[in-house]
Amino acid sequence: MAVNVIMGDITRVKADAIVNAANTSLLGGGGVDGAIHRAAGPELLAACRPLGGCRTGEAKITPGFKLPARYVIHTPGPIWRGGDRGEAQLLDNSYRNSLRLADENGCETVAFPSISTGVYGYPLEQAAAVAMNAVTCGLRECRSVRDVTFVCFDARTEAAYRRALARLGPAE
Ligand code: AR6
Repeated sequence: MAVNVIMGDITRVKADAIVNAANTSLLGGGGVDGAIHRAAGPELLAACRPLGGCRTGEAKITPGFKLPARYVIHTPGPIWRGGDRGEAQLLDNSYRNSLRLADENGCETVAFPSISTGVYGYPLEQAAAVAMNAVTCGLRECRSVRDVTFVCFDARTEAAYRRALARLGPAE
């Protein structure tokens, strides 16, 4: 069981599943969502359409099409509204439900972007702490997932996730 932090582009990661920081329509957008749809090709949008959207904190799965990843797990994280609107719980749900769905589909390796810390404005340090806690707890419940990687797009994000990982201590 391992949790890793790297800097990179998640569309190039060859994990069994990559997670998409989507919106509730599941019909694409900017940021990592736009990059994933571009790299996967138009079949991804065609696969998302019949899913009928997704509630914040929940997760849905599609094939990865042209991506090196076998599956894409789509989860809308919360939009930051100051912190007292259940954002932390919703972000925790996004990570745990995505991990559970990967596990149910027999995935061994899963890659996450930094959900909600772009357009959705979730403060980075707080998001990294929620993400790391959700994934390390969620991994204990998994039967097939053994390896989770946080793929950070910039150095500031990578540093925040490394600090969050270090705070868990050597036991993790
Ligand atoms: N690989 C890894 N991380 C990336 C990539 C990439 N290729 N591209 C961007 N990021 P955001 P959100 C990072 O805004 O805040 C979309 O329009 C980015 O630098 O993509 O959850 C959706 O449709 C940041 O650290 O997602 C929704 O409407 C992180 O991914 C909305 O944005 C998340 O930034 C979701 O907003």
